[in-house]
Order: sequence, then C-alpha cells, then structure tokens
Amino acid sequence: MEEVKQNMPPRKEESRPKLSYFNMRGRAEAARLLLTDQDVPFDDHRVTSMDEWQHLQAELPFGYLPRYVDVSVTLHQSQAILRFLARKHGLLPNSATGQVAFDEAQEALAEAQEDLWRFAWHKNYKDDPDRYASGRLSQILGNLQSLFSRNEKAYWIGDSISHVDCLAFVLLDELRAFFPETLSRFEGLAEFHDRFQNRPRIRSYVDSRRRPAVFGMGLHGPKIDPAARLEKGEVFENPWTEPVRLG
Ligand SMILES: N[C@@H](CCC(=O)N[C@@H](CS)C(=O)NCC(=O)O)C(=O)O
Repeated sequence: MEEVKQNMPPRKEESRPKLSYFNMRGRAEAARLLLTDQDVPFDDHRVTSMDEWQHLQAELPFGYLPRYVDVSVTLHQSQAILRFLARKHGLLPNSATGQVAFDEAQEALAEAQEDLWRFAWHKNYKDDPDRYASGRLSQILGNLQSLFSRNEKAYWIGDSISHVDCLAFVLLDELRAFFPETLSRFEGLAEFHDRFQNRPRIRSYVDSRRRPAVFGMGLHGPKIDPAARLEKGEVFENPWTEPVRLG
C-alpha cells in the first residue's frame, strides 16, 4: 500500500501550500506577497468565524495564526514562515555568514512593525498621532533608512528580492495609509515602497479584491486601508466581533 502511494504523484490540492490567517493583512501579508511574487499558487485560507477559529485554535501549538502547511512542513510563527519560504524558494544565500544580514534586517523590520501595531492599541492613540509620528516613528524610520541605504541597491539586502523586501513593504504600506507625510520624509523608503508595489505580480495583487482591505485590529476595531476599493455593503467578517461594515 505504502509503495503504491509513493509512486503516485501528489494530488493537486495536497501539493498546494496552505496559509491560514484571518481576513486581514497583519502577520500573513508578507508571506502572501512572497508567494505571489514568486508565482507560487497557494490556498489563502482566511478564518472568518468564531466557530471555525475555536476549532482551529485547539490544534495550534501557540494558539495563534498564521500557520503554513505544505507537503514537507507545518509551521507557525510568522517570521519563521517567512524565513522558510525564502529558503525554499531560493531567495537566501547558502552560507551562514551570507544569511546574517537578512536576519538582522528581518528582526529590525519585525520590531518596527510590532511598535506600529502596539501604537494602535494605546488608549487615546487617535488623539495625538503627531507625537508618535515625529518622535518614536521618525527615530525608527531613520534607523531603517540607514540600514536600507547600506545596500546601495533596489533591495534591502543582496541583489534580488527576498522575504525582507516583502516585510518592509508591509510596514511601509501601512505607513503610506496612516502616516503618509512621515513616510514621504524618508525618501529612500518611500521610493522602495513604490518600486516594490510596481513589481508586476505585486501590482496586480494590490489592485485586486483578493487583497484584504483591513490591515489588522486596533483599539477602535479594524484598521481599514483608506485606498481599498470597497464594494457597497462590504463587511469584514472576523472571529472576534460582529461583522463590521466597511463600504
Ligand atoms: N509571534 C506570533 C504571534 C501570532 C499572533 O499574535 N497572532 C494573532 C493575530 S495577529 C492571533 O492569532 N490572534 C488570535 C486571537 O488572539 O484570537 C507570530 O508572529 O506569528
């Protein structure tokens, strides 16, 4: 029985990776972008109800999404998923020393992302966004711009696209939506954002309705992309609240 199974080609749905998350960009978006840019078909599974979430959560080792499953691995933790995808699709150099610059940049970007997301959970955060923009956010972006300009290329690290570029785009794109003036002061980062967005497969994803309209959740509910093309009556279905009307 086993032998027969080994000689059979994998069924199509088995060979297709599955990325599970919610109907938001959040911690899954960089992986979605990487798979999209590399032209890898995948099942973009989005949990939209409490019932489904409770069942799935019981299977998860850390109780959180995203989860990535393919024929060889089942993986949790968004940064580990990204690194795995980069290795699997040949976007990382082989040597340990060649990889450290990617790791350093990935960690710096992930830290910046966490900071931005935490900001949206601060009490009264909507009252004084300028203080965050001109203080902490500008300091973070200054450091990131120095890191980016060290490479003197179109990419964050190395000579071609990597998971680090996908992660950077997710961060900068949320800034494009909520802190456009701050982003425009960091010209190198703003140019990177526009260049990345114009990669053909990324462009068609960004312009499509497959892309979630919601960045993530904050204290006041879903953070909606002001540039999203919403249909009249469109709702954001999620496990935590009643469906939220977007359009
Ligand atoms: N360190 C984890 C954190 C994962 C995480 O916090 N996931 C959140 C969504 S962003 C989640 O699953 N929340 C579900 C809930 O709390 O009900 C990662 O980066 O993957």
